Amino acid sequence: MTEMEKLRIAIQKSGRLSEKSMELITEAGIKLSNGNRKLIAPSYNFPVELLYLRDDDIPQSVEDGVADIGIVGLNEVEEKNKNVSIMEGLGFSKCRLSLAIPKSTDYQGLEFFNNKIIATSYPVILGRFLKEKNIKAEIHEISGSVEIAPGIGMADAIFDIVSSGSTLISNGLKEVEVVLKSEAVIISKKELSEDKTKILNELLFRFHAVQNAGKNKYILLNAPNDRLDEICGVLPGMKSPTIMSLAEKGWSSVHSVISEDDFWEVIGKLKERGAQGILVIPIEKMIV
Ligand code: PRT
Ligand code: ZN
Repeated sequence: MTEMEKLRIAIQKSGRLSEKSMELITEAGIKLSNGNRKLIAPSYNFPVELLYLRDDDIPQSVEDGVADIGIVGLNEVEEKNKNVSIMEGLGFSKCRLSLAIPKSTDYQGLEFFNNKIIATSYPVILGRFLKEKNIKAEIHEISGSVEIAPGIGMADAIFDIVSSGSTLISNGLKEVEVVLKSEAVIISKKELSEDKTKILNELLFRFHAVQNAGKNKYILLNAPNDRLDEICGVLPGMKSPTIMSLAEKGWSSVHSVISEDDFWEVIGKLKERGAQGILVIPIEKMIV
């Protein structure tokens, strides 16, 4: 018998993306065998393993198939320009890539940048943008502290990540053009095996459920009467589940409240015990 393949997920080892990436994975019910950040951490309850990398290396690793999917900033994906599919945005680590100039400099429009020197760590995205807009500027690639370049006479402008804008302000700069809006995205290898596609679909299904979830959910399901006790046994509820007879003989409708923390576990147990037509509904107010 062949063991099911594992989907390998590359996430940032440590930095601005790592905490939220881990949170998403944990909330999707994925438990890791060794929490202590080895290079690769397999899960013992879902067919995935995590590969911890620097964010710069994630697009390449997914193109090569070293990882099957990755969670990384769109800015990094666009800059590295690898042959990967962008699946969807995850709504965290939002920022933008912008052009900024000294705050006292007059700015009338993009022509300003003709014959200017722009410092950046994102030469690919900037080069593409300038070409598209037909602006001829000189790009100076530097790897860190881009924001100090104008102040020390190294450049006339910068092209860098902006979030709150306070880094620009404290360096006497102003944002004049937003070139790319970024957030953490899921990227995937172009060709995934059938098994891995299935796992990815289940994973995406869970991520969506996480993103939509509140702390507690209202749950309704249909249960065969002869398994009602077993089914009610896995539903904690606020007091106890509500049970109503269905028109169809031998079946009941069960209503209860379950918490986010054991959501996946409970759903699995309910399915195992013959529950059908499971509906999960958000709760707007809960008065206890
Ligand atoms: O070590 P590794 O290579 O893995 O990490 P890294 O240092 O290259 O990246 P990291 O962890 O700093 O950022 C990872 C990703 O987070 C980026 O690629 C972006 O997609 C996203 N992100 C979101 C940000 C910011 N917000 C952000 N504010 N990345 C960087 N910044 C920096 C920016 O470079 C600038 O210096 O913060 C400063 C601007 O912030 P404000 O709030 O002052 O405007
Ligand atoms: Zn990096």
